[in-house]
Amino acid sequence: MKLTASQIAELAEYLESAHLERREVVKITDRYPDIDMDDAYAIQNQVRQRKLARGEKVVGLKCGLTSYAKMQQMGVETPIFGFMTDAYVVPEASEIRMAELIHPKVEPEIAFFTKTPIRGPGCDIGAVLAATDFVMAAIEVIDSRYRDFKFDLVSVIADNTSATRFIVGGKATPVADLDLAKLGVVMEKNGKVEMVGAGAAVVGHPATAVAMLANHLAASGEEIPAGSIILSGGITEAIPVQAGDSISLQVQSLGGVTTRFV
Ligand code: 0L1
Ligand code: MG
Repeated sequence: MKLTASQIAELAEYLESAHLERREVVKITDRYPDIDMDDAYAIQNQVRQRKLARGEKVVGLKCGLTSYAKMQQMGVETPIFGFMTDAYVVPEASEIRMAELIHPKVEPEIAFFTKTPIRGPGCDIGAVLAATDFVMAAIEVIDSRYRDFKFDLVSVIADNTSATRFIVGGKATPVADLDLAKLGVVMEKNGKVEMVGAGAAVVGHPATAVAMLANHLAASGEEIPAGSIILSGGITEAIPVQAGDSISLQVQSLGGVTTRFV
């Protein structure tokens, strides 16, 4: 690690204030160019502690940068990981106020709901599917706190992988009879198809991303708790949204989920 405890605390305060005040800020590596991945996750962890101290509850975890093309572009071999609190939950078909956000984008995802803990190391697709109660269609709203949505790897990890809101909907579906890699998704904005894809766009299989999350947590002696919601990663590129936009996602076999920005 390259940062001191007080620098980590200072950067967590910097990023969490930007989140709370809906303000974009310069990326943290502009001031601290030598930050490494351990520093970045330590800053994210302090952001999480600040939210817990504010009374928020962690309801789930997320995988980001889950396409091989994105990972290559950012110079990593696994996805990156973040957390979600109850303040990020948006009920299906309800409205999201743009005034609460900076420059949001939406991504189509598959959400896993866990019934038993998932532990690494050595976690694989089978272990994830065995621990999954059901999956649902999900729209993730990402909203980087960095100016113009521009960042590098460590900056975006520290910024909790741009997490800000998510919506789940459709049918809570057990995984036994699903081939998640082959599920097709269609995302529309204002009734026009914007993105199409399949689950395999997420590191070959969405459950693989969840297994990678469990293996990542194992390195610090943690696990994915039972009763978690895991966003397994964007199946297509994220699309920007503005006030007045309606987003609708259909996931084959799982049904649909919608939201509207006002
Ligand atoms: O959920 C995601 O894949 C986002 C990860 C961070 C990168 C971004 O904000 O585009
Ligand atoms: Mg995402």
